[in-house]
Amino acid sequence: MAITEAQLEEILAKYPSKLQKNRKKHIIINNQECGAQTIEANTRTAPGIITNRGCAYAGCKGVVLGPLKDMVHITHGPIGCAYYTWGTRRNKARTEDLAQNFINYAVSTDMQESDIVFGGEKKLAKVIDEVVENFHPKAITVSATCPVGLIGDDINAVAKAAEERHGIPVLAFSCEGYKGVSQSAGHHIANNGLMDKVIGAGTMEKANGKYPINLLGEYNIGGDGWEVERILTDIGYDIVAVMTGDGSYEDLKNAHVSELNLVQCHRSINYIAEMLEVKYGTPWLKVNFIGVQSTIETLRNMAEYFGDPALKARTEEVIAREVARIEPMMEQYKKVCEGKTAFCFVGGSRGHHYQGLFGELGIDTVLAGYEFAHRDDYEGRQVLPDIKTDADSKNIPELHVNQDPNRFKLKLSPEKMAELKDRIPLSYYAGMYVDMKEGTIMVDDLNHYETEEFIKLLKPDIFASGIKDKYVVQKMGIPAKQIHSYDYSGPYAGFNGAVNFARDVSMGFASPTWNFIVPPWKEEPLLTGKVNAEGVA
Ligand code: CFM
Repeated sequence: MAITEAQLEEILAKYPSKLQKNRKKHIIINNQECGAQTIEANTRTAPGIITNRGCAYAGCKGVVLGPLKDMVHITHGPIGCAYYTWGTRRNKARTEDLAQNFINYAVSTDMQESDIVFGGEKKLAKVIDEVVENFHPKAITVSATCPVGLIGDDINAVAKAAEERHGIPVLAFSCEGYKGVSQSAGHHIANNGLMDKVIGAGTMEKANGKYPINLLGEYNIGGDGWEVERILTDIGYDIVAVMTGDGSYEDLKNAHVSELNLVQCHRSINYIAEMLEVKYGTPWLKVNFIGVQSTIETLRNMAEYFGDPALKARTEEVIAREVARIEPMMEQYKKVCEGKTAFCFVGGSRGHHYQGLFGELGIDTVLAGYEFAHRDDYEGRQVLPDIKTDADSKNIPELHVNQDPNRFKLKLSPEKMAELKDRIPLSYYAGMYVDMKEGTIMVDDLNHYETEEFIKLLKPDIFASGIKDKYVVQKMGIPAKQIHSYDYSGPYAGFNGAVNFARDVSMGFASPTWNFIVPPWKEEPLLTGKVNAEGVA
């Protein structure tokens, strides 16, 4: 075992006893002999503890809505909220008509104290008018931040009036930061809004192309989505809509015509995937384009779903060509990486997905986890019926959809569906747990104290995480790779992405920088003082 229960107890012993018990439920040392192990997730972070989570507004506007390029996304709130979700996620987008790409703008109502006191509705209406006048977008979103909910601005009424004034959709999202325990709540709110107001609003009844698909939960960070599209179009798939990386309102409207929905990030978009199945009869397939083997497996599963021998043959052709092309490069980087260990702690899906890519390079993931995922992302969707809804999750309205009387079409017979489900992850996600080795650690909502303690104990060779802990880790002499924004690099998905990732990680290991880092406190004390009999300096 990489660490023992006793060592874990020692780390937790620094906490007050109530917190000790709480954190213990969020940490698992994988022990296959115990059978299925249960982890606690999607519950409140203890107040005062610094973790890496964001808020509901970040999950709604920043994550799901923000990448839709032909809509202007208005943040109704103080300027800091808009600033926080401006650009740093590196979700890229391009348009033929440059005037219809609003991705680089941060539009905010810039609420001031007087707006908090007297209400911000008039200001919001004015900002919508200005946006229409200056940008002429296809549609607009309005996302609420904490104070909006607290003072009771009716953003739905403002949006509705603006829709009538301007004749374009204005969608209001009540995603106040406090609506949930993390950004996960915001994903759900955004999913509901898009399903309710956008998907299906288009007039298309039949897709172009033989294999029409939607790509869900792919946000084109560092260009990931473009690499996935390159591979899929090369094989012959027709991508109707991407949700939401480099995505557009125009495409999303017609997403109902697809024959299959691919789900890359289960956490952020499983709600839409499920609702599309109920409303239009379109199954979803859990895919993973991170790592060479996962990409190959995904492509084969997709071909299996459509069951066409010509598609299967073309899939194998592309796989063989791509693997032959990248293998020599991967081999070279593998020599640098082989035998190393990693921590892989990311938001709600990458903590799982990147373990495979690390493994292909010969790097063992010894600790992994998610900031805000739910139990099903750790343990698999079979635990869904056992998840208790608490007061925080009840805060988010459920959207119930029904079969569309005209557009619902069973894509597969129930027999075929059952047969395929035995072989490929159709409408199912198995979670991270099954892919983790005996003795490795799974941590939910890892905090900064635990980060340092686990590093001291396990001494990983690389720490894959984000901006909020990167610098502390680097100061401990360990290379840190941002798996959220990819630092300034990418794409990391698909075949080309695997090579980029291997190169960047190898650079981290090969750099002599780490030998020169001596934290200042190791050379001279940063604080000096004496402790007297009463313990006061
Ligand atoms: Fe999905 Fe994401 Fe992730 Fe996520 Fe995110 Fe992200 Fe992430 Mo940062 S949607 S859950 S809310 S894969 S922004 S593109 S990297 S925490 S693991």
